[in-house]
Amino acid sequence: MAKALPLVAYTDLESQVEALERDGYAYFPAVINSEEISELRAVMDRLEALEESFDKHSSPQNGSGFLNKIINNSFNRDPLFLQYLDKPQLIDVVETVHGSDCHIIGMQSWLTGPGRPDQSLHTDWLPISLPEDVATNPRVKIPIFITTAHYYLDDISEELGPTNFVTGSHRSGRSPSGETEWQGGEEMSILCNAGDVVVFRSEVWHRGTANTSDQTRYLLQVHYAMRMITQKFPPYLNRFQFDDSILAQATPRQRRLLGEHGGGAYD
Ligand SMILES: O=C(O)CCC(=O)C(=O)O
Ligand SMILES: [Fe+2]
Repeated sequence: MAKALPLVAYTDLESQVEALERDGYAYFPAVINSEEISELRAVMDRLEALEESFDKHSSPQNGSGFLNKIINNSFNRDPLFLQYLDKPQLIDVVETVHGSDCHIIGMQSWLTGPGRPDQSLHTDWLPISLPEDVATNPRVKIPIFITTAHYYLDDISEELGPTNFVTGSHRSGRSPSGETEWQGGEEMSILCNAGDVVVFRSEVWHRGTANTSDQTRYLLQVHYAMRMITQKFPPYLNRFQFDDSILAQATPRQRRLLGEHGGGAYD
């Protein structure tokens, strides 16, 4: 069993950016309160998977071993999600690392039930692969292309299946292939409280772990990126349509985060 990762909350922007650069992730305690958690969980329970959006919904009732419900484009399914585009506690660090013209590339509601197995340690995306001696040279600074904000909507125990991270492993210059530690640092578990958020860059080594409890884990994932990284809103070939009534409730900043940009290179 992995050890609990010491959770350090940096309150100033500079330290939050440094955490993403040094550790590969940054921790934000108590971003949302218990009422907001209940509201989100209720909407996530209600939303139905749309096949054309690549949503998933398997469960013991339909012959699968465990509940796995993923709702892509959650921002387009209920106006409640708009506020999770630009939470005041997180958006400054996101815009600092990805640029003031950054956007989301996805947003998923994710329910994982008892029996969910361990994932393998992975990177979500390795933008640039480098020999380790180059990647660890302090003069080499890889931009942060993609981050994900994990909103944990449960108190996370080892049994419920925490996300595990290998601190600093984005500086290895590679994705792990069977490795479980980097430079002597082992993978460690994020055992945080409901309402806490972890923002992590796509190339830090991490994994979701097995749900050995009798409870379902509720997670909201918001994926941010530099503007030049394409948005992933299936279905493709122009079949994804924004819900006009939801868009009408979005602020200018939220609209930009959804993809309303001025012209730029390649537009
Ligand atoms: O479930 C988690 O905590 C992490 C999931 C993950 O890293 C992934 O699906 O890429
Ligand atoms: Fe991942």
